[in-house]
Amino acid sequence: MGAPEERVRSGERLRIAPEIRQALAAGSPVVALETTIVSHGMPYPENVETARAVEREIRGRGATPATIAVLDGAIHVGLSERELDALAKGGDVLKLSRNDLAYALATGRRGATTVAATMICAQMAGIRVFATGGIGGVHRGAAESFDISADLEELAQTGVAVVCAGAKALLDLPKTLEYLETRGVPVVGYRTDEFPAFWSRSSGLAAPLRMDSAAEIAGLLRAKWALGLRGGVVIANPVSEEDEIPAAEMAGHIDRAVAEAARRGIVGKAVTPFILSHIAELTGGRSLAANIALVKSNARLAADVAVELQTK
Ligand code: PSU
Ligand code: MN
Repeated sequence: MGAPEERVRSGERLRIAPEIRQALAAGSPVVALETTIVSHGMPYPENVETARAVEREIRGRGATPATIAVLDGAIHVGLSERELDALAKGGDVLKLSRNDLAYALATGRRGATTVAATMICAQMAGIRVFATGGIGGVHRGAAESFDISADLEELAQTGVAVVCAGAKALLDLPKTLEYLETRGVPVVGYRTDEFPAFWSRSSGLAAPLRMDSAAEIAGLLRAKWALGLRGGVVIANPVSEEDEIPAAEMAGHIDRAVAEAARRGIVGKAVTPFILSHIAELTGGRSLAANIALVKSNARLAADVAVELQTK
């Protein structure tokens, strides 16, 4: 559980839905979900359909889903249908990370949480397992742009396990793995020796660690946190063979989308959403279908890990 002082400190700023509060109090498994993928990662209505489907997958595995966003000056852990739908329709929704989370609360602006912000909120609520699509990482050209996702720093300091399909392949994956190693973040390939590349199973890079069951992963989390080691764990679950787009095929689309973002002068937090939507266009929607499939698969594994973590 997150430190109790933290939960008290967050006070009025943290609203946990009754169902989730009860599950946490009973020591039942809970899985956190982010909303940047909803507001900024996928088009409407696929985004809201996916968010609902992901919640169903988690329930189907015996855990309670906890979708997180900032609304009305408070962190909401667990969203109503109406709240989720409004975030999916977009409009004025901030993409929140550690740097602007407090700003959204203070100004009452709506915000979708990235991996970094969702980890922070999950820890405040006492949730230890989180499912997403792909973590952010070191961008290509980072030596010039300095664009390194705050997700990586969050993984170094916040004790939440993040189940993902690797890091998005639009990134510099070797540097992303180096960064995680430097910051002491365990990266586990689930049933794979390779670090997966989001839409593709293969990146050509070795997964630093490998585990083959949710029970083993829960054992790693217990051991890490029992030692008092700060920070999270990346659980990299490759997209299924049926749903993947092979890396060789993705490479050209990614290069074109990255070049187009540079040509249009897109920088900062707009980069990842632009590239995701541009690649969806270039692939005629196939990348979106792969993204939806991999998020659902990550939700199932995250639920299994959360269940194992609660098993004494
Ligand atoms: N996974 C997806 N789609 C997404 C994301 C994850 O399938 O849009 C989001 C997460 O919220 C992650 C963010 O934190 O992309 C990375 O943004 P940036 O590269 O700006 O740090
Ligand atoms: Mn960035």
